[in-house]
Amino acid sequence: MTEHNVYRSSTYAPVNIAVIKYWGKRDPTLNLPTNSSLSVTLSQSDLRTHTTATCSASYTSDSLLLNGKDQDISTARTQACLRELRTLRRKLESESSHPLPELSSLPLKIVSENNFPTAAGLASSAAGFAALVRAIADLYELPASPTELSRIARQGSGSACRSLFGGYVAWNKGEKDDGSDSVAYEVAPASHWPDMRALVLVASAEKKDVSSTSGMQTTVKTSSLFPARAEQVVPKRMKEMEKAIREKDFETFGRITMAESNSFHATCLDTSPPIFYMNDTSRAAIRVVESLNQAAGKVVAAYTFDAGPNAVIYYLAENEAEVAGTFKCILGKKEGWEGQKGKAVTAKKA
Ligand code: 2P0
Repeated sequence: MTEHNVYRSSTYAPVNIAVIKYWGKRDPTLNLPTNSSLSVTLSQSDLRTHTTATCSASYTSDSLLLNGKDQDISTARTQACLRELRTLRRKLESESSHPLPELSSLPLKIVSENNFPTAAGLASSAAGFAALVRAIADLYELPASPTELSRIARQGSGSACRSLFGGYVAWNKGEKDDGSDSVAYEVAPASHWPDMRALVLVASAEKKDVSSTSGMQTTVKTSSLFPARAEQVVPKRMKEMEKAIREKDFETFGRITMAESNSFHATCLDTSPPIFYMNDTSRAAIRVVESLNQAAGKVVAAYTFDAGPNAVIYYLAENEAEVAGTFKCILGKKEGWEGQKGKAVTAKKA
């Protein structure tokens, strides 16, 4: 029997939580968005995907295992990522001055583990595709920048392009039809605003009813609020949010974060048939944040909800006792929250 080499590389990719939301595609095949978006990458030690990519002539076909379960690797999105990465590796093999192993022609085995609920509105596809793309890029020893990898990861899942960077990350919607300028860039590293904290409240770890991919396309087709959001509201907020982050202005950061979450969920409700991602528990969290801010006379906490009922609350370290303390106290007594109750994550490390 012939002994075949097994080539291997492992990486982590963190979850990112948008404060300016991506919702709507102008090109569903390339995942080109109707508006730019901006997120905070959570600490890798908290919510993240770990992925190992191996390739070997001893494998019979490409395969993908997520949390121990076989996944369909034939989807157009996964295939787009694999095709792009193999093309870059092939180029490296053909242009190298010394012979390189022909990894581009070997079957791949990808093994991923999430340490948080998959598809429950906790950006699992973002961390998942970012980790998949980086693990294979590392395996192939590609000299690709995070920006270049973000262009590839975007084709797996739009929000994944933002998980290739730490800290505060924007995804420029781009103008070109081929998507070459629809990439992520760093607005500021996590170290720029080390006091930022995020508290993740898991209201439900169940898989969501309406996937982001189908939900956002129904919104684009049917919501009368959507055009104004994409063309006027978000472009203005992108500028204000970048400035707030540069100036470490939590009041503005928090105000826009909450307004954005509400605007996104309003367009979901304005979709036909309507999409409900938040539940009574989510709305209770909003009321707690509103009372905290009212009592403080300023914005000390800011909520945001993605395509699911789970809340992410941003606050500054100086308000830890007030914000995280209040939630921990309430969560200890209230029904409705489960999973990683009140797990505090910091946005300190990328
Ligand atoms: C975001 N979300 O900006 C927004 C906010 C959900 C609400 O990005 O179809 O899973 O794979 O490109 O990236 C969820 O959308 O959608 C998302 P696809 P994705 O984080």
